[in-house]
Amino acid sequence: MRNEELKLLAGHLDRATLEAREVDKLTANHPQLSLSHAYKIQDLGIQLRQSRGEKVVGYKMGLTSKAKMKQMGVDSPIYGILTDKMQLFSGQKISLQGRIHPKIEPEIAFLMASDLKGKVSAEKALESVGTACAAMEIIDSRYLNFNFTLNDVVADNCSSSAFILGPIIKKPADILLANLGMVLEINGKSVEFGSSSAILGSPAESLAALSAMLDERGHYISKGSIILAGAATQAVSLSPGMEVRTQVQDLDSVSIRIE
Ligand code: OOG
Ligand code: MG
Repeated sequence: MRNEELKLLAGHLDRATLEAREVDKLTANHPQLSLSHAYKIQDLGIQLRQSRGEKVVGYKMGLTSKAKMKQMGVDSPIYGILTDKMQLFSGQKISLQGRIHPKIEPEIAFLMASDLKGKVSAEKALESVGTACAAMEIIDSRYLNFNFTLNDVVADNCSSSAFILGPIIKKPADILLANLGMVLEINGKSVEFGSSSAILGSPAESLAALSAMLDERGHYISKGSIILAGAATQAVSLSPGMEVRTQVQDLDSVSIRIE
């Protein structure tokens, strides 16, 4: 597909995001859209956000757990880009206005102490991490009924909408990252249970996989980036009045209230 066409599709998804409007998945009308076209559309969409003053602050991994792959009907990990405008804060009251059909999922996040480049082992990837924290991600596919193929969801910046980092952070060396219990609570009731081992074996493996995927496209993770390692459980639909909390063993909790 030509660059002009990819630009038009990025603009189409960007308007759908701004107007909180569902659209048909791109592959319905463009079956030839490849994974590499999809990552180009993702980049072009981020450029539109940057032209409105948003700053890139990191990356998110997606579809890193079997539960998520099954829920979404796709079968390989993907990444999206995080901007400063997507960040919300723990304890905050948030409105669902401006979102289409938002869902929330429990995550673990990393804050990078140094650049991370290329194909490296999980152990090596962890050496670039400063701290880890419990996190949540709000996803909000721009596609009708959250229905998409792998290439569609990549073009849509992997359904990114918002993220929230927990207040307590730890050095990864101080915890056993690969086996932390994760619970998503709604109004004080546990609704989803998982383990950080569901995230590609460990969130550190997810970080290494991100670095390798970025390397294939000539990119890398820079110092100071925020990385969401991917959800360990299915995502849960949000509605007004919900108090949502994620607890990650050894990492404290993160919560928000929906207006
Ligand atoms: C795609 C985004 C997946 C995760 O953590 O697996 C994701 C989706 O489920 O719509 O963020
Ligand atoms: Mg996620």
